[in-house]
Amino acid sequence: MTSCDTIAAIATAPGRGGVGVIRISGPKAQSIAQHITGKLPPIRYARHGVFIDPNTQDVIDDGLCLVFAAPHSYTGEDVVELQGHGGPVVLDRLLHHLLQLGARLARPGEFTERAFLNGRIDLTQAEAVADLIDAGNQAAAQAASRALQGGFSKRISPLTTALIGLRVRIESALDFPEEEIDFLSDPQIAKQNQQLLHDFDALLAETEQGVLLREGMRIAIIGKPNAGKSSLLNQLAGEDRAIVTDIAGTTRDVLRAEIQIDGLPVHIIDTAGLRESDDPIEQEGIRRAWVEIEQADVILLLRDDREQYSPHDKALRAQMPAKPLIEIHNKIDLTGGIAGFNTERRILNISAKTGAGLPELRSHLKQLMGFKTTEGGQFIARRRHLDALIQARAEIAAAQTALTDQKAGELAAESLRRAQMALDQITGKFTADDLLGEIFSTFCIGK
Ligand SMILES: Nc1nc2c(ncn2[C@@H]2O[C@H](COP(=O)(O)OP(=O)(O)OP(=O)(O)O)[C@@H](O)[C@H]2O)c(=O)[nH]1
Ligand SMILES: [Mg+2]
Repeated sequence: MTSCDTIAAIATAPGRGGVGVIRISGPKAQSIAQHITGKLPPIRYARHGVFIDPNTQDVIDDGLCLVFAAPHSYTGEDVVELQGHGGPVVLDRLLHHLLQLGARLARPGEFTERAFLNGRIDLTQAEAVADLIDAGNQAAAQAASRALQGGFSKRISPLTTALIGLRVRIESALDFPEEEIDFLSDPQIAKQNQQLLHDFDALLAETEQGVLLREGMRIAIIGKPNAGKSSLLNQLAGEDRAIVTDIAGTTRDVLRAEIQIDGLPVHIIDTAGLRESDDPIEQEGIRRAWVEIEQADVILLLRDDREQYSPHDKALRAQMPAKPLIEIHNKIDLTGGIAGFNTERRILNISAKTGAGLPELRSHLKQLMGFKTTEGGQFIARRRHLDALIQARAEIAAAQTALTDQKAGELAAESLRRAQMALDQITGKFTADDLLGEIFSTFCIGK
């Protein structure tokens, strides 16, 4: 697929800079650029020269011109790059002339979209381009770079191959009804399908980590009033973000702090103390706390170490949703408790005042985010990848039931076909147009 129009955009960030780059891509890229640069350099050579106003022949700027010929370019089309001085007026003037000469202003992400449509990269790589640019920390940048190099696609590809292999076997047996019975009783098939499920589980776990890296882990601090929740938020954030007083019910609204633990993004959420209250403001705060509990990836359930474990505590613990939860006893500076994990009681002792036990908390949170270095290294991922993998896995599980319990070859084949479609959505082999629009519209212009 090659586009018929030629697009142009300023590729460097807006504002002043040492160098400013304009990119042109499409069938007329070379002829349009030639009006500005006079002669073009040979393909893949850089040449220094002047950029001229094609109407008046005035020199607008001078700089480098580079030409990449289709299909060996970023977009897979003819691409010309003009590298001049990074002043907004100069770049705007150059761009204006390119548009007058017949180029169209590129939409956000359109260069990368063309790279995808022309088969230069798959969809996970295209998304990784944006994630690399947007990466807010080193770990995310590294993981985005791995996905950009095809790290994610390489993990999906053997699963697709295995899935196709299985489909071929099942579907060809369906063509010969007399063989289908034999085939369905062949334990090899169900075994292969089972193996596929295992492989999916492994990839799902890795993808979850990739999503966490991109979006950050949400950690909600909850507990009774005065337990020291806001004090803990302040300790973790390294600054006084939340108001701390000895009045029970100080925090009434949800408070957030974005922090990094060894470069990993974490959203810390401080909530109103959970108790029965007649105060409508506090009631609303408590309602919001419960919303955060539902949405959190991890819950820190905080208690004052001086207090006895009460039926109320027990009831609160029982109300917690099934997700990672760390029970923390705070204020050990007052009780003489020993900082760190008490494995016997399965609680973590800390002091939000002195910071004791905080290193253990940080390293435990890091562990929860799954930062074991995987063999091929971690890749960045998005929620839509996770959704597609979950969908594919569900279909394969359905195929397993169809094979072993229902002995229904057609049902298994249909489930596996849908599983493959879900997988193909990740790499973009099969994708709805509106999804593409959604993905590329979040890119910056010129990328
Ligand atoms: N000695 C000591 N005092 C603490 C510690 N953590 C918190 N406090 C004190 O306990 C009181 C309550 O702390 P906050 O952080 O406001 O407690 P909270 O859980 O946010 O309370 P609410 O917002 O009312 O739900 C304050 O006086 C804090 O100074 C601790 O580790 N040691
Ligand atoms: Mg508070």
